[in-house]
Amino acid sequence: MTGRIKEARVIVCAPGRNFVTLKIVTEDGLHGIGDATLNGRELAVASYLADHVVPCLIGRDAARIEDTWQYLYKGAYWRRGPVTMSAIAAVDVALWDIKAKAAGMPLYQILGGASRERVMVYGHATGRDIEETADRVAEHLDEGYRAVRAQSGVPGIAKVYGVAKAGERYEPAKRGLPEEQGWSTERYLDHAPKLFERLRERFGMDPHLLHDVHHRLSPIEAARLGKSLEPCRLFWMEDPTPAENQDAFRLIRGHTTTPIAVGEVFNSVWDAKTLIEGGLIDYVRASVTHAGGITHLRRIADLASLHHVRTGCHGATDLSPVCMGAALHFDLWVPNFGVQERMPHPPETDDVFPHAYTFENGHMHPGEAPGHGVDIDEAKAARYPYAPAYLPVARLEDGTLWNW
Ligand code: CS2
Ligand code: MG
Repeated sequence: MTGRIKEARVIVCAPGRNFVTLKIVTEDGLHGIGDATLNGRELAVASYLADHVVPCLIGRDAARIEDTWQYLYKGAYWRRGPVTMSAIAAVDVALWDIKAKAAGMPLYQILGGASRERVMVYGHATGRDIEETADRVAEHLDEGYRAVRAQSGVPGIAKVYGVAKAGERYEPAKRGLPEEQGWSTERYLDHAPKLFERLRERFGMDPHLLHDVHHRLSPIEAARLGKSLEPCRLFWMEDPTPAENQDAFRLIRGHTTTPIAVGEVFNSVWDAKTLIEGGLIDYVRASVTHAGGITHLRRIADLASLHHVRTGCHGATDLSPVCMGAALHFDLWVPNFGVQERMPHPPETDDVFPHAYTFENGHMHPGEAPGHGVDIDEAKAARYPYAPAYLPVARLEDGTLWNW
């Protein structure tokens, strides 16, 4: 038994970066937490939760996860959208945490048990040029990774997405107002194939190599890139073009066999319906936090499984350890698993969010603690107050605002 919801509160903290966490406490003394972090728009979700969702939760039966999900989704009248769906996700994940704790089981057991022994994760190798990126790939392979995402600076573009400054970890959101970055599709398209040719030359065909295009290309440009990368056999080419127009992927698909991954900005199955049903993608990257929690992500994965599409959950540092923990339980269970992104959090984040999940030899495991295995140390969290931070924006060489 889990009891009725006695209390729910929103905790905003910034141990390394901003996070929004929902903590739900039941009359039976159990508690569960969920992640509601929406990078650069954190306080909008915090308000949605505190002002509009929390009052509706008090007194509800914590065991009725599905009914609560439907209540918050259909009951709001205004459906979907990243703010709404991140808020619903936080409630959903906190309630799954509570249910699994009440059962004394790790969450993956409640979902249906493990479909695999461990979860393959990919790490990020970024460098200012091709050789620096190759050196970072080598470090990842030495650490045991079987899958590595490679991004490199492009000659002629001052600051490129995905590339850290010398000696720094890559973290896209910066304190203060949005930073401006440059973009040139022509320069990038000439450069990207050289990176992967070099990586295959140095590391052979064995490691899985991934690449994130971050919505920068038109469909025909994406088709050209996919085609030029075919000999390098990528694991996936991510977000080649913006996906609001799902039909646009038909053109890319018609030209290249390079696998396509899309969906880190998706918040509902409707964002991916045409892509999945049309066989236009190979991996769906929706996350537990931004796509309505375990309850909704499971529906996306089930639709995907009918069309040979596998999961590849977003796992950048803006997804808190709470999301990572929940995602790893989901990944261990989901039959059509592909890969999980891993960007390790800095020590101060890990300190505020103690967790049961582990990393070893390029794979992760959610651990056997009851629930999703992640908690928040509220006293430590209070030491890191929220500070406004934004993702950058991109401009073409003539100053035109571009897709980020
Ligand atoms: C990225 C992220 O992880 C990824 O693939 O696209 O770096 C992304 O830019 C951030 O998570 C944005 O919130
Ligand atoms: Mg991405």
